[in-house]
Amino acid sequence: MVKTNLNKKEVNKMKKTLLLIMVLMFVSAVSFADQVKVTVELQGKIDFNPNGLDQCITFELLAEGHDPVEVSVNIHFGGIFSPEIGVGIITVPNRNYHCIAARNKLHTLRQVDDSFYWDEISGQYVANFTGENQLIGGNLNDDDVIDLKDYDIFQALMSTLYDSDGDGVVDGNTPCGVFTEHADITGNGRVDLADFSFLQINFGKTSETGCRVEPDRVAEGDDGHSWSSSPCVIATACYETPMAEEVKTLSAFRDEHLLTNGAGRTFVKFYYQHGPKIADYISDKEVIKAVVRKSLRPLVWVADKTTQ
Ligand SMILES: [Ca+2]
Ligand SMILES: [Ca+2]
Ligand SMILES: [Ca+2]
Repeated sequence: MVKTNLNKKEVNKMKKTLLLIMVLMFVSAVSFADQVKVTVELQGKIDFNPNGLDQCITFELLAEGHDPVEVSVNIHFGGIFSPEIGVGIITVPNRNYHCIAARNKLHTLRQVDDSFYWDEISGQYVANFTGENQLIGGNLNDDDVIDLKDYDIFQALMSTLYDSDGDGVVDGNTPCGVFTEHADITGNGRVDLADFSFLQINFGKTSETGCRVEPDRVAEGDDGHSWSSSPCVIATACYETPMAEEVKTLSAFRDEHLLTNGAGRTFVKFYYQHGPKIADYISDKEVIKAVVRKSLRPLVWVADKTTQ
């Protein structure tokens, strides 16, 4: 009898402990972390692979009063009907986010989804990078433009066969942790003219630059972010006009006047060949972006005068 009572006590104790653990897990899940359901479309993933394709996608989220949160996760792309679309769940600190950006550091430009939302029913944020918000392929060096630097990388890697897991079978997987340049944009493991076509089609296209902390705002803060050490002169010069407006103006100009004719396309090529050269000498990524923005200003001025 005594033994049985002890066992009952032990069982009750274990039950209470388990309950406590579950309550703690529930509380921490609800209070300290959020989940974001992300749906990502890779532009024109034309090579269907029966095993699908794994790629590391990097997300940045912004909440008022906080530094951006950056999370990289492996997303699986596959399926017979939509091999270009992948779905994943990312876990982020519990905050009131107002925008999210996504990119594949090895292959695409950066896109912003500022209409993403908190879904009461599923209890998670929902972000959508499909359709017009798909990730544009051809950016091989994780900067903000598809230009001759990407051509150079492509040329150097032309005819390369990749085998990410060393099993002897060529594959286009680029899981998180792969940092070497990788020019297989179509995801079949081979660098060929199909990959080159992305650079051709998207030449001159730029990243969406929203959902980043404004440099001036961070410079005023005390969180030691790299921008706080940047000369305010540069930041002021670069952000005299809100970048979002510049991007809108440039996009309008590009669509209306440049990409509609051969001379315009030649101009775009020339501009991107000579504009950002100075950025080569500066290693800090944020500074490079600032310089590129600055070098875009003459074009912005012309664009502003000629678009509606
Ligand atoms: Ca690039
Ligand atoms: Ca393989
Ligand atoms: Ca390929």
